[in-house]
Amino acid sequence: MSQIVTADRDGIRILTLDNPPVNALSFALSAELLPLVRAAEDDANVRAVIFSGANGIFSGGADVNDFATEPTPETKTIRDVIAAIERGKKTYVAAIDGNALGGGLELSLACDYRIATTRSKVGLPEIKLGLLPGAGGTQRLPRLIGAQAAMQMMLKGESVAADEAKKRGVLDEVVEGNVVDAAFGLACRALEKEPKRRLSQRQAELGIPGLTANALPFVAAQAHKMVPPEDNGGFAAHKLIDAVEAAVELPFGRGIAREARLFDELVRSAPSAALRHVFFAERELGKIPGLPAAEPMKIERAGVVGGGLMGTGIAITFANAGIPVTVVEPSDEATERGKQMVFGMYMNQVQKGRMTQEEAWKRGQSVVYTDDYAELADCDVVIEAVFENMDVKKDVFKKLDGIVKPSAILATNTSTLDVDEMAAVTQRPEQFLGLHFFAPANIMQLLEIVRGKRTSPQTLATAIALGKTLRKKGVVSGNEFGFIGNRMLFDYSREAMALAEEGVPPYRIDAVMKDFGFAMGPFAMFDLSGLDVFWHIQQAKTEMKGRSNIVDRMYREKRIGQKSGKGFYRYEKGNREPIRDEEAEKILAEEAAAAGIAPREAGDDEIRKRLVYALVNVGADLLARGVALRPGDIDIVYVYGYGFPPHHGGPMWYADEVGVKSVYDDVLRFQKEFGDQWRPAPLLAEIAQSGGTFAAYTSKELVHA
Ligand code: T1G
Repeated sequence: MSQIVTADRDGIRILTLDNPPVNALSFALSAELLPLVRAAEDDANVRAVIFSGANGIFSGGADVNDFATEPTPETKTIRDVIAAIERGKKTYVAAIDGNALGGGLELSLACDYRIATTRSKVGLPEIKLGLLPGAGGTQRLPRLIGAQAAMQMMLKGESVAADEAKKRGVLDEVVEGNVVDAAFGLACRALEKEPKRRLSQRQAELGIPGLTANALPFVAAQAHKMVPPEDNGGFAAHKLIDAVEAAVELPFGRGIAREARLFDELVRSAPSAALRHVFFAERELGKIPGLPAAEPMKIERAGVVGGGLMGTGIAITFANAGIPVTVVEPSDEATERGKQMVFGMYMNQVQKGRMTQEEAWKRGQSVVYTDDYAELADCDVVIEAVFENMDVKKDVFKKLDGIVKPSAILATNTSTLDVDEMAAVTQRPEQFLGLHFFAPANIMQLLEIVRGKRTSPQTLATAIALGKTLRKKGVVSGNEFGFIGNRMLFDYSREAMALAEEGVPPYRIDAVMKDFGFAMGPFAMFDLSGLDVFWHIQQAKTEMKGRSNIVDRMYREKRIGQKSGKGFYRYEKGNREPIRDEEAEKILAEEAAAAGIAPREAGDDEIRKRLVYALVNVGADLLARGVALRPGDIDIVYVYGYGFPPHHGGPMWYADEVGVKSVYDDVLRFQKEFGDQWRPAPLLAEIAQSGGTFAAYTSKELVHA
């Protein structure tokens, strides 16, 4: 089926990309487009060419799927199409409506003119895939808007709204209405005045007032300092800076060659493969094998019970999605704090220029506080976010069940407790599930959607759609203790504590995990979430207790972390930066000795393996038992909820990257040395012994009551 629609109007040829859903510039589409460009070039009746896009988008860029295959000499890519335009004599206009991203914007940059509708966005987000713009973007954008501005735009991988893009000089015109008509007018005007404006003919300026191109080495050196190290998430960023440097110092043709070489290196790299995995894993989340088709319910009004930090964060998340929300909070003090948080959050957005005063006011007004449950009667969904205690939660649901309308969905924000036990106190277990947000709920993108034994397909489908509306990564989880994220975190924490008991200081363990790419190490994380949380969980689940009494001791000595100014680290007032605390290390040593644990040496490699492989092993177990549906789901939970380095793809992808057999061998070794808490998950053993990968693992069908 053809992916390009061709039309002629008064000697102007309109080539419309039509490869739904995002007009990806695949090898196949490029092979079709190239001869069409050549035909236009050879056709004397054609004065100019307009590119546009069908399906409400210009183009989402190159087809990311194509990067998994090695191109052959015969393969045509968008680069070949752009090279033909570059050599061409005709005038080219890009008529953009919707997104023009990656190769889509690069195709536009190869044109002489770019015009877009007000709803359009343009950007070069390749860095988010561990790549750089590989079809001329690193050479043409600096020539259009200056090297500094171009580099910033590409390093952020940002999508820029049309009006802002015009201000920056990326677009020539921004229009309302039919962009192809407007482009036709622009092409006619251009043919009279300035038919050719190829960016390749320009010199790339630095674009920093007062600095000439001589300052390039200094600017590039500064830029290299600002991005993460190559082996810790910065691989693509450093190559991107090199490519922009080439745009300023080299002639166009040599710059393009440099860009191609750097791109080819990145596309074959492990970090890019990992980031592309995360890209597709995110888009698989809502596809639930075995879920009977069900029309999601419309969510127009929401309710939250509990106006604390979590409840208020959840309320703001609904307000940000344009859904009015009522928060039930009996305490005046908590209500006041909640209102301050809402107000403060929106004022902050205004100060940062991210929203207008009016928009902030409207959103702030859409969060209403009350102490009267009856005000929730008309909500389509109500989320409970009260203290983590089963009896307290059950009381809330008994009350809600009698108040909210029959069609309403009830959800718990519990992070560990049994969803079915709560559902059972209501008359609507089919309309009951867990919606587990992560603190701060209005910032963290992860949402665990916990399906109960009796959660209906429609309730689940509604929750998945709601997750998208709230701009969350909604991961479906089975109802087991700790669901996916926290269940795995327990084994990760167990190993962190074990290493500390063996005498490895917390700051060293944290340093190893930060070097691996985690946003923060386990001990800084314990201090952030609060050891009181772990203490309460250990009280509820005694099997979660470690070999020693560390958590107990820390809790009794009010060393609960940032909240009390000291935990495994100490903190100065108003400063969240962890400071090494020898007193904490002394407590660790005392409790380890009391538990009869002998100190021993552990290398960085062992530290990393014990923590990451603990995640892999329990992850494999959750997959085998259908608590998690796909390895990719687990990876999204850890990348978006627990700071796992995206350039390693998540724990399950990382196991494939390292080799499942090698992970399995190390797990067996740890079992021998440290005990049966390291018994290999049967699925890990199976995949290792079959020489397979988690990526090839077929997800289980969703079992429904
Ligand atoms: N390649 C292949 N598939 C893509 C795709 C792409 N570039 N973009 C989207 N899809 C699929 C996606 O997997 C999903 O599939 C469906 O389209 C809808 O996507 C040479 C190297 C465009 C803003 O990084 O950011 O150009 O799940 O759910 O929310 O320099 O998709 O339905 O089967 O995200 O409306 C650079 C990536 C590529 C942009 C639309 N481009 N895409 O968002 O829909 S590299 C990007 C997006 C490149 C050149 C280089 C978003 C979107 P399925 P969706 P959406």
